[in-house]
Amino acid sequence: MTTTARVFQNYIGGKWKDAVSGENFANTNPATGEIVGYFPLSSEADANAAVAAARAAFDKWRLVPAPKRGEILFRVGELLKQHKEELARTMTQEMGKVLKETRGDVQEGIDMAYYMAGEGRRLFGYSVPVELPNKSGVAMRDPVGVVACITPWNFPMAIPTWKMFPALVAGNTVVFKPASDTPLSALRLVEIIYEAGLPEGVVNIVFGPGGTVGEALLHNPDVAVISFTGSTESGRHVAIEAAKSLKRVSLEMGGKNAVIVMDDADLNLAVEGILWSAYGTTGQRCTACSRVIVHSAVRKQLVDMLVPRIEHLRLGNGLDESVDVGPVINASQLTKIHSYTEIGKNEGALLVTGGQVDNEGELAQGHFYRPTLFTGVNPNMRIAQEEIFGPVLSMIEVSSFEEAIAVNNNTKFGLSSAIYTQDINRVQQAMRDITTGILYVNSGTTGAEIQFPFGGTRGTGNGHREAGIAGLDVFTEWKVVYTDYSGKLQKAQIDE
Ligand code: UN1
Repeated sequence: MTTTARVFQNYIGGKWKDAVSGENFANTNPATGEIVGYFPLSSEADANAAVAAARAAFDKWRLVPAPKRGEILFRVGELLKQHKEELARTMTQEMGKVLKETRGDVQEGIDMAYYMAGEGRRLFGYSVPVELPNKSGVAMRDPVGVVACITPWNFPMAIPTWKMFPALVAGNTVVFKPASDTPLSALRLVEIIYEAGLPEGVVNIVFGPGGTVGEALLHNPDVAVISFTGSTESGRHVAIEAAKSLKRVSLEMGGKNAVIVMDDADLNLAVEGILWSAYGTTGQRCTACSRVIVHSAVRKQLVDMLVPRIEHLRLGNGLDESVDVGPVINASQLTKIHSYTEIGKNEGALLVTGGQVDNEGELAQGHFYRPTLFTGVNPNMRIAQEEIFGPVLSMIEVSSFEEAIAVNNNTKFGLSSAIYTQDINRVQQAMRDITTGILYVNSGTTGAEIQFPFGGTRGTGNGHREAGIAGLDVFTEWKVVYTDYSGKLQKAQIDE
């Protein structure tokens, strides 16, 4: 353990600031237990100061022409590209996923920067014909005001960019509250945004717990929008509290994503897709595959192919390029994941591999869990219904395509699904009948691209989508302007 780790500060209104309380919290590396840095343990006063700074900056920022706002984001993209390796390493150190994945995380931020930079020259509204002569109508997008971005630790770079970049290009200002497990990546992102030329006060970052900082943002009347990604439990709380002051809320929450493997599937391809989407990011993606729904005709073959591959996955520090699976984020997640192994066993599922904490040798100081597979899972068991957010996969056997679709749709979440089949008719039926926000055909459940809407149905979200053009919706207010140049009073719906 190092005691020389740096102490970092909040950035509010263009100034570095300690928490009003003067207290800090430690951020640790989940692979090694080393302290990455100390960050302000902020409270309501810090959150409110950040909102005040964002509110003050809004009056000018909304008047900066959108193409200019976009140009700043373009430079952010250039800088992220330049710092990609450093940022990826920082992320791996503070949240554990392997380097090729943290590089992908930065890449997703780069993609979003360029995409939203382009939106600076679009932000399309529309004009349509009006009923009366010598009159016009145009619908345009206005910014909403101060946006609070509350983000998780599993995509420390990508997810904040999904929220902040569309908010910024549309002319809003931001208070950013990152997860306490990944403050350094968040801080580096903010530094880069300012290096690109963002005016002071337009983005403010406040570190600290959701229970104090998040809560203050929920209750501050000057916050117009809350964009939240995290657990369904916390998201529900955000929605209830924000409703009291009629804030806009965009929620991105849990998943219980399934890969369907039909009897005609290319099993080699399916094995690759399952391994990557179930155990990549140590299963800690909201899009992670946590259920395999397999046709009984290929179940045995799939298990025989999958198990040796799972057992071959190498656990370790994500900075080591030969490691496949990094640690889980912290001790409490490790405990939660292991409790689901016990739950699965008690429910009568068959533990085929994994199901154990791994603290041998080099893994001793970290939070590692063996990639786990249960078979003989009944679709209503808790391990088939609840989000575990770890490397635990439940295999459910079905005897028909229809049953596969029904099992796929029968959870309280609705983020992503995948189907492996060679049959074009089944693909079309799956496109029609699967009720998740994302469907992959002959690919795993992860890998969404930023130019499309990202999000899900049921308990995964509240109807909003991030990314793509849809990602602008929650950050813009439609304004319609009617101009009557007839020189007389004309009455819509009344005049003939
Ligand atoms: C998340 O898990 O919270 O599609 C986001 C994917 C990534 C984003 C995941 N592009 O898995």
